[in-house]
Amino acid sequence: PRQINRWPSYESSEPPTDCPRVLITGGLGQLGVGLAQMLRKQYGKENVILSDIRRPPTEVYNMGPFVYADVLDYKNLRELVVNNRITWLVHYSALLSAIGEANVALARTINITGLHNVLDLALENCLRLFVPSTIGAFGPSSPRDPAPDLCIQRPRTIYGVSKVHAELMGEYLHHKYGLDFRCLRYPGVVSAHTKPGGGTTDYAVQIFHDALSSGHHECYLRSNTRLPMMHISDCHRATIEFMQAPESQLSLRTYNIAAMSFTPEEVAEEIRKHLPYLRVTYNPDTIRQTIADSWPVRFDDSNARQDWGWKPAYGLSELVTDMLASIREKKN
Ligand code: AKB
Repeated sequence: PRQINRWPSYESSEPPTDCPRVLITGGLGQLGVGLAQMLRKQYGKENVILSDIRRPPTEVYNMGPFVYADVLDYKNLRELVVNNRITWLVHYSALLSAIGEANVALARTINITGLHNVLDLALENCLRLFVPSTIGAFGPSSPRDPAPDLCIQRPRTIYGVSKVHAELMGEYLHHKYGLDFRCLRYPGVVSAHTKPGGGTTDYAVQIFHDALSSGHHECYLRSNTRLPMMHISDCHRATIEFMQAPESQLSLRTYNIAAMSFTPEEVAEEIRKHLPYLRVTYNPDTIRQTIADSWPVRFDDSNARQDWGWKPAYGLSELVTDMLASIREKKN
């Protein structure tokens, strides 16, 4: 680490106050804008800064503060944290599972070197740091139904390896230096207004768009491939509730969170209750099918439920109803 500061010994700073000042990296991916909006409702527009290396659409600029931040540029990150009095950092920059396999060197740089910068920055500035992990942090030798919080993790993707590395580094720095590291293992996240981009679970978003546009979805996974999934608003709420949980309630620093598990055929059947003409054909893609077959089919999230009260609001039927309504509303 570059420099380590620990509460309460770092005298020149004040301890974090009730109202956090939040910086979100990788803010233009599937999750950043929605999380920023939910946080801004609670903490005020100016207290949540979204960042990325790309230029956002005008509507994102109009929602609240947006800045350029490259997770590979430590000085740039430090300047942002210091100048904006940041107290919470949400680190969303990462290459997902399928795109990571096609760009291993880039995935290693962003997911591992970028993470090291963020860990150092969090230690140096006494930040509360959230890093998402994933069902992808498990592998073929992990228990799959359900996967508990603590078990064998031998993922076979660079994405999975980088996420196990993040879990272990964060926990190590928590135990050694008191870093307030918090990590949730997300299932596949299903969202109407933002695209996932490069994951193995992306079909679960695309199928809704195809159902409403052409009525035909060609699925790159087999019809019976079961994976854990979650509605995006549950994912945001879990993240915020976990970030707000007092440290004394956390028996772990990395928790599974679950909501539902389904197969392509099951989600298609549920969509057909609204759109009976939906046709799905299956054309499994070797890379993504192999990845999906190595992941848990269900998550055991009992520790999250017990320690900080996690409870999902959306099951499969609520998710399908909401997705179809939200996509239709956006089109009109
Ligand atoms: C992916 O499919 O790579 C992600 C994930 C489950 O982490 N959506």
